[in-house]
Amino acid sequence: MGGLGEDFYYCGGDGNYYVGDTGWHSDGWWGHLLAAKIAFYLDPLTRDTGALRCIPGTHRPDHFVRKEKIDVSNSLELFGIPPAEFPGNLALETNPGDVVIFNHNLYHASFGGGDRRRMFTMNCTISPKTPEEQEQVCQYMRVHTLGSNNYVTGAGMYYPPMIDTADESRMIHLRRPIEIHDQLFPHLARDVVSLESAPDT
Ligand SMILES: O=C(O)CCC(=O)C(=O)O
Repeated sequence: MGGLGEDFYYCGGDGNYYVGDTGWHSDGWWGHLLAAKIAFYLDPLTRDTGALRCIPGTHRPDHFVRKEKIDVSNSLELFGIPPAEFPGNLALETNPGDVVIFNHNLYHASFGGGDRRRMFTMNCTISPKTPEEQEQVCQYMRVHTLGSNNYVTGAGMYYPPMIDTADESRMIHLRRPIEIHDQLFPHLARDVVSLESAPDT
């Protein structure tokens, strides 16, 4: 993960069935490279059957979409152009085994897909070096993780097998984000969740 640094934080992942079109959006706006999404789809996807689309350059503050605060998903009303035909959009066609990695700031979407598009993702952030970056990573975890979405998984955010099998090279990416997530969402902390899921004696 060159851009995020060697010591990036692992901040969660998910697996979903996506259904139909996904409108244009970015995964927040952080102003600089704070987080990346690593995505892989288990079905072959082409431009018009649900492949991830993006608008190159929209991760940058000087892109016209950012500067003019254009609501791209509203392009039909604004410019008479259907969102799927927004100029310059690029389809990242994939086959199972391919991996797509993109900056959370980038506008992305998907059009024409079926009702069982299997997508798995992992989200990673920089390891913050300044107080400002630390606050941004906390804010990212406040709004972008299991706790913030109130998802109930039964095992919290960082699953025991992920931690129990981790050597130092993996723990570098887990230790601090686990602490932050536990502070932000104490009810999902690992010891609390494992006590709750323990069988009654
Ligand atoms: O594949 C899709 O429908 C888009 C997924 C997406 O927007 C996302 O993961 O943020």
